[in-house]
Amino acid sequence: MGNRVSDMSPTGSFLPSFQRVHVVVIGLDSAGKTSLLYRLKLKEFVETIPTKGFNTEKVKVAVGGSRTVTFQVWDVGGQEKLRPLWKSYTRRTDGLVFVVDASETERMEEAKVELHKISRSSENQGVPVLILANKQDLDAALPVGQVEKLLAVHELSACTLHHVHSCSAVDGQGVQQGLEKLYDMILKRKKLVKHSRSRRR
Ligand SMILES: Nc1nc2c(ncn2[C@@H]2O[C@H](COP(=O)(O)OP(=O)(O)OP(=O)(O)O)[C@@H](O)[C@H]2O)c(=O)[nH]1
Ligand SMILES: [Mg+2]
Repeated sequence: MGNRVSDMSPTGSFLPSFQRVHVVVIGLDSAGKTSLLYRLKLKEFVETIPTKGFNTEKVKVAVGGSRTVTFQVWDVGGQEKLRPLWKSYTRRTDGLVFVVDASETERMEEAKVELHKISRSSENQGVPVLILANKQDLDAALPVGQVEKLLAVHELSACTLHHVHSCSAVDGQGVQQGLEKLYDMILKRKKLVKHSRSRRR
């Protein structure tokens, strides 16, 4: 699991609240990004085809009790030839969701390279990252600790809030909880940015 959100109060009253956040879902082709988007939107598992461009949906997510936040979710194609486009979607985003197929051990190295590349790009410095270890309904799926290790999550920059969560688009386990964690991190970052701006004045 991630190591940087445990010290925060999830949606504690001392934090500013945001009713709407912008997040971008990236990851290798076939990781399950589009399936997760429609699991969130429609609350069911739908058949997908490889994404050539992007899909975007507004999704309402319950965070911390009765509060609901609208996530504008952008799901971008993960085929190798499409990855150079990720940057144009992630510019000025509030949060990144990086999806991996936890049952595909042999592609973890490729996923690791892409994760570190996008999170280190200058526009994404410090943008919180939720890593979803998807396809946990499959017997071959690696547990979250192993995915975290193979992706070298500890090597993400010290200023990048991150969290690794296991999930499945098939049965929906872990998806909502993962987004709640992402929302916590987004709030925490906004608070830190505001604090550092006010100190500079
Ligand atoms: N068993 C299982 N299969 C899944 C899960 N999520 C997605 N899949 C399957 O994985 C395949 C790829 O899913 P997509 O959602 O299209 O993957 P994607 O990441 O959007 O792929 P690109 O659009 O090519 O980048 C499809 O056959 C899905 O049905 C899951 O949680 N469990
Ligand atoms: Mg897709």
